[in-house]
Amino acid sequence: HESDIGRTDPITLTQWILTQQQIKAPNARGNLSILLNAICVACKYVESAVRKAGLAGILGLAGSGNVQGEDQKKLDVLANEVFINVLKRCGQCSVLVSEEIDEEILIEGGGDYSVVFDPLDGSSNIDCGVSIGTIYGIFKKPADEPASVRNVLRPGRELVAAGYCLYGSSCSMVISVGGPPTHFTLDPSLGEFVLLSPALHVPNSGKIYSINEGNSVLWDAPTSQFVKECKQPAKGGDPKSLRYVGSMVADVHRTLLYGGVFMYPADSKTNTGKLRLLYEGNPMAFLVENGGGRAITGSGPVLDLQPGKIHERCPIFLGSKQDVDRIEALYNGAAEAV
Ligand code: P6P
Repeated sequence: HESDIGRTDPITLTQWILTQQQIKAPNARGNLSILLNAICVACKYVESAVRKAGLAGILGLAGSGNVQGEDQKKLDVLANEVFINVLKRCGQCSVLVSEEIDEEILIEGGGDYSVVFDPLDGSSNIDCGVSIGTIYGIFKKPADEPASVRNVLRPGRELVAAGYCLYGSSCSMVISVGGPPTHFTLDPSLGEFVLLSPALHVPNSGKIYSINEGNSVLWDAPTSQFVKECKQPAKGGDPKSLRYVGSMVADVHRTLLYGGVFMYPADSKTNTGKLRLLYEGNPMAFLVENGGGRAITGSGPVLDLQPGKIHERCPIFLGSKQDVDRIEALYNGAAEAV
């Protein structure tokens, strides 16, 4: 409905959440809607802080370290506290897991949902203005189960919703409640996320590969072979382009929209890869698979992994089905290296 005054059919994230509830669960009490709106508020608040970071003097290190042993940036600390406070106050959560906190947070008398999140992923990029993001996943606690870490140590296949917020050249929210990911962009003049694409579909193949080539000496044979084929296609086609931001939300968002493949493989240094299963691998795999793409570890789908610990890592190859199928074939040894 484009017209000379621009779009005339705005749909906000808040409206979309309520509409989805009406469509998918007309008799629901609306608790998931309340939770999703809380996450929306937290993301808008973090976006505002990120946008002002330079002016507000909250760049730089917070002088504290986190469970990952990484230097915490002030925005990291702020984002983590915002999400914890907003999620506690919305009254819908019983378990929270944050990348920034060693143990799970159990909320007495909490609601039916558990949220796993990375409040500000890619934080090493904050001071140089490169895109960063928030990643989250939501499980529904089985009615007969008490609130415990078991509510989140479940395969990603059991997520009821997942999404990310990209604090980049524009602020994008991409979310799935089980169907194809929906893409919203923040309109700062409205202070609302406005719907851009109702159903993202990952292109079946892509012209981009995304991996940290600095680790190439550590890669195993299947990863090395796949990257070689990206540069020198067997059938003499055009080589793929390398795009690597080093911020997972930015690299995955580009992959969702343009296609191609994002990879953080296991290697001889870290045999589980670097990325975290609960709040990086699973939410992104949920989004990509619901968008018609694939997400594997090299030995099976990411979403089928049974987590043992809340901060465990997993190798991940995600994106266009055709590209990920090729990687899987190389790992299965079914495909001869050409
Ligand atoms: P490397 C950022 O620190 C992060 O957790 C992800 O956002 C990103 O994909 C990855 O690490 C980058 O890791 O080793 O390539 O710098």
